[in-house]
This record gives sequence, structure tokens and C-alpha cells, in this order.
Amino acid sequence: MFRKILIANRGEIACRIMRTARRLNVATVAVYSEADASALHVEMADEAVLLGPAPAAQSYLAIDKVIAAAVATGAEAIHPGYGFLSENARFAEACAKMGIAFIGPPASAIHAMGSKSESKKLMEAAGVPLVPGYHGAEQADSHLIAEAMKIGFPVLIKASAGGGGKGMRIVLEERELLPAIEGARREAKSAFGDERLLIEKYLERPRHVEVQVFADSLGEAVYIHDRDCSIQRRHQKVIEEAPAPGLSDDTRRRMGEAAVAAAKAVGYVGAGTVEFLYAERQFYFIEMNTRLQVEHPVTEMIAGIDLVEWQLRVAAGEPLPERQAELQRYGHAMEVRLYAEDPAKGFLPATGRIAHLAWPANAPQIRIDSGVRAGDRISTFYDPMIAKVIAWGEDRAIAAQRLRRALQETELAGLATNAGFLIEVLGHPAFLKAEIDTGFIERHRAELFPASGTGGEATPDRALALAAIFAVLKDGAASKAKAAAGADPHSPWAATNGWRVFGDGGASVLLRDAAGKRREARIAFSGPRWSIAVDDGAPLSLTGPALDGNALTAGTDHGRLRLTAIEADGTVTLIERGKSWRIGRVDILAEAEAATEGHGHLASPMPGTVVRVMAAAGDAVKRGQPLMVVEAMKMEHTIAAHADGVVKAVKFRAGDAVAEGVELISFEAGS
Ligand code: MV4
Repeated sequence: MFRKILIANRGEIACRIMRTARRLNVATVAVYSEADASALHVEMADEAVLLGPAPAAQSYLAIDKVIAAAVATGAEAIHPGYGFLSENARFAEACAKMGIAFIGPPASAIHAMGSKSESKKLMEAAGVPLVPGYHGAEQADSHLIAEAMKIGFPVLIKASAGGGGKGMRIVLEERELLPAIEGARREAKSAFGDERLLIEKYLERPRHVEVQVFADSLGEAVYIHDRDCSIQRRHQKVIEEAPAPGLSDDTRRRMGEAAVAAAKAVGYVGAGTVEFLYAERQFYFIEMNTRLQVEHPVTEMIAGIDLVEWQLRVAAGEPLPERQAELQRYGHAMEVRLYAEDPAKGFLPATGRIAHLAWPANAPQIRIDSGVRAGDRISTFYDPMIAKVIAWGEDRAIAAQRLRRALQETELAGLATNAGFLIEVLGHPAFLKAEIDTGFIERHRAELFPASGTGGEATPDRALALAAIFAVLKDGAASKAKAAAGADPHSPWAATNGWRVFGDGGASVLLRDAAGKRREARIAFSGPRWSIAVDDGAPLSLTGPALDGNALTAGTDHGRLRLTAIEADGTVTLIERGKSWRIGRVDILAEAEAATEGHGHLASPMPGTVVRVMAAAGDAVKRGQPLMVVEAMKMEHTIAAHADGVVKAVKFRAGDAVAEGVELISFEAGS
């Protein structure tokens, strides 16, 4: 076993590899970019080497820098994780040249599997089933057309050097063939610099089923069950599970044996994944991935093994820890990838700072592989993955239910995530009946995505009402805390302008909903009973609302509600059973400033009665300083200075009635 290894990766996979290394008493070296200086994987490692600036090309992809770090720290082996250099044959060769073990397959195997047509030739020779089609060297239009006619429509045209679905074209009838071939060739040339094409029978609604294989350097190879990754969005896997549901034992065995044959055909060593399309009870090889995949934990959880331990042992020359006959399979495992991306904005990466992150406490059979903590920023330099959440269950339904519940109980605030979308998929009846294939998300788009055109779901009035309660309770606490100084006087959530809470009475809180619209919540309370109406909507009745840290609780007509409320950067995030809403607070000061920019008058926000005057002509006042209080319907509005300045005249006294918009105080900003 190695004494020290370098992990040439970051985020969750780097942390995950380090956990296994630590368990095996193998010392670890992290490498990192300037953007990752305070990242978890750097903290976890025994040593860390700065590679360079944030862009991957100057850090995690810089072969010479990574090798130099290994040499400088005396690392005997490098684990590339997935992505970055993990399938770079040149990197594997560079390691070998320096006498550093590359924890992965030989460079020749990486090379062979990098080309679709070459890998298909190898598979054909190994007797692995391929989709009926043509992947030969003769590329003349007339030949490709003749081959397509032989296959029979519909056919799929693919770029030989392509991957991930780029440049694929479906052709339904002969007259479309030539233009499709010409278009695909142009696209392949510009995208991959290689215009060679292959043509296959188009499989309708195939499933994506893959087999985990493992080969040692002594000629042994095993398959370690199968996985289904059909739930994909734009060729990004969304849900991965093991075993693939609904396959016969005979099919599993034949797929496994085909995968092992594929591995042996290329002289494979280490962890690999052979991907198949599965349609009409037939499986067809599509490609082999020469790395440990993102979704490997679902295989680990049903086999009860640690695939990274297997990788370290096999790379150190040891035989496979288990033979085929010894491999067990228990229950079902399911994984989702929690991403900082906003489903309401076409899943654009939602970069930002993680203001709050709390994983579910005592959730049974849940594994969280994460590389970030609260306070970390998710940057655009790298994949915006927050964590993988994996559940094991005695059967598929239990695994899905545990996974869904774990997501519902995960608290994350500060940036948008795909959690809500994942929870929808995991609860979808077709998914739970395993009616899955690569077209699932497209087919169920209407139920899975928020109402289109509204920029996401409208913020429910109930959420706005609860945000108002949070504001009042938080401000109440804040105004006490402010007395103890230290509170941020300028956070709109710390401002006590815009409302006043007192005995029996009420408050009005101005909020911004998900669409950025200004909404007013009017709170009236008498003793423990509170009633909140948003604009002129139906009131929400609560009893004894309380805020304890991030936990907002209250009695309702039919029980108690409990949700997490986190305030960050002027936005409160409410999380209740996996659904979350981000609600802004109207910063009255900023609005007043904008509204009265340059004008010196402070107007009454509503008709009411002046109940308190705290300033006089000639007073020099600070931005935010309360000057007057107007009360209406038992609710008070504090009129505060919107900037530093001097009070020129106070136009009303306590007891005076005032109309909405009337000038209460004339004021000269700046001083
Ligand atoms: C196919 C196919 C249907 N028929 N080949 C997409 C990218 C690459 N992994 C292979 N892909 C496909 N090849 C034939 N002959 C449908 C797909 C496909 C797909 C495959 C696996 C997972 C997700 C997919 C999403 C769309 C299309």
C-alpha cells in the first residue's frame, strides 16, 4: 500500500478520496487553486500545494504543475478523481515517466476508449453487442447513405469523436439523409476537429444502464452490479441508482460478462464503467469510461465495498479484494447531485455564498459526499456541485423515499439550488413506478418545472406572511440587540423603520417576492394570536410565533408549523420540508432615498395620526435616525432620515392627522 498519495482534484471527490486514504493510514497531498485556498479538501489533507490561479487550465488541468507537486511532496501515486485529468492519456503517460503511479487504467486503455469508432471495433471483436449500425472508415456521402438504407429508418447520425449527445441527428426518412450527413459533418468538424461520422439504428426511449467493472494488474476482472442513470437533463445525470430496476438476472449477468470482456479487450486495470443503451429488452454498448464515476457510491452501498480502497490496492499491485462469486448485493441505492443552479432560470449556475448549510440530522441510511461548508462560495470556475446525497433502502421505494426526505430536511440558504426539482422527480408517480428512460424529464416537463414565464413559481402569500413574522420577531430581537450595540444598523432586517411592535397592535412589513414585486404584509396581533394579511389577501392566523435561532415555529389552526428562516444579504430564505422561498425585504431607507433623491421632504407613507415627534428644526441627524412616528389601524410607521442631514422644518405635531404622501418634515440631505 502507498505511504502517500496526491489527489489531483477538488470538491466532494477530493474529500471522499481523502476519507478512504485516512482510513488506510495513507498520507494525503491536496492541490488547489487560489480560489480554493480555504476549501475543505485543502483543510482535510496532510499537505497542500498551491497550483496557481483559479482557471482550471492554470491549476487542476496543468499537468506539469500537478506532477511537480507530487515530486515535491514525495507522493508515490496520484488519484485523478473524475473530470479534470482523469481520462487524459498524456497525463497518465507523464505520471508513468516520472515513476509516479497513476491510480487508473494504462494510458493505452484510456486512448483506446477515447474514440467511439475504435472502442466499437474493440467491442465488436470482444463479442460485446453494439447498436446495429456503421462505424467504418469509408466516409463518402454515397457510402453513408447506402449504409443508412441498410440499417433502416429511423437512424441516428453521430460524430465519431463526439460525446455527451453533442452533434447527434435523428433521420426519419431517406430524403433527409444527405442534408443531415452534411450538417453533422460540419458540426463534428467545428466541435471536435474530426468530421468522421457513424450511423446507428435509432433506439426510441432507451434507458442508460451501465456496469461497474474492476480489473487488477494480474489479469483478473469482475463486474460489480449495474446502475441506471436514465434520468438525465441535457446529458447531465440527475438521478443514479443501483441496481438498474426491472432487469432479469440473466440480462444482468450477460451485461456484466460483456462489460468484463470489454475491459479485458483493452487490457484494463482499475475501476471502469461500461455504458449501455437498454431498449426492448436488449442492451447495446455505447462507450466505456476509464475513471471512477460520480455515481460510484450507489454501487458501494449495495455491494458494501469501498471502490477507492480497491483503486489504491490494485494500483499498488495487489489482487482484487473480492472475486466475482464473493460479491454480494444488498437492497437498493439512489443518488442525486445537489447543484447550485436555478431551475427557475433554466438551471443556470447560481453562484454565491452558502449562507447556511445544515444536513439532515439522524436521517437513516443517508450518505452525504460534499466538499463545501457554510460560508464557502460556489464559483463559476468549476462544476457548481454542492454535494451528492445518497440513500440506501431495503428496496427501491424505501431508498427513494429516504432520499426525498433527506433533501426535504436539508437546509441551504444563500443561493438557489436544484433541490426542489430533485424532490419533484423523486416524488413523481412515473419515477416511483420505475417508468424511466432517457426521455423522462422531457416527457414530464410540465409537472417537473415551475410555471414557465413567471421566472419560477410565484411566492405564495403564506411564505410572504411567514417572512413578515420572521422580520417582526427578528427586528424585535434586533432592536433589543441593537441596544447592546453590534447589530448591523443598515441591514433592512435590522431596521426598525416601517413598523413598530407594541402590546396589542400590529405592524406592516414591506417585502419583495420572487418576481421582485413589492408586497405589504399587515400584521395584527392581540396577545399570542397573530393575523397576517398580504396585500388584501386572506389573513393567515397563527398563535405564539417564536424565532429560536433559525427555527421559526407557531401554532396554526390544525397543529404547529416549523420552518427554517435564514437571513443573508437582505434576503430571507424560508425552508419548509424541502421547499424554499427567497424573499427580499424592502429597504425603506433606500427606497425613500431613491424616491426623494435630492428632494428634502419626508412624506407620510399612509394616512394616519402623528403619535410621536423625535426631531426639531435645525437638528443634525444621521441616516436611519427615527424622526417621527405615524400610526394607522394600530400599526406604526417610523419616518427616518434617509440620509445624514439637517431637519429644516417639522410640519406636524403629535395628535395631528396626516394624509398619505403629505410632507411631514422638510429635510436637507448632506451636512
Ligand atoms: C443513442 C440514442 C438512441 N439511439 N443511440 C446520448 C449521448 C450518448 N451517451 C449516447 N446517447 C444516445 N445514443 C442510439 N442509437 C439515445 C441517446 C441518448 C441518451 C443516451 C444515454 C443517456 C441519455 C441520453 C439522452 C438522449 C439521447
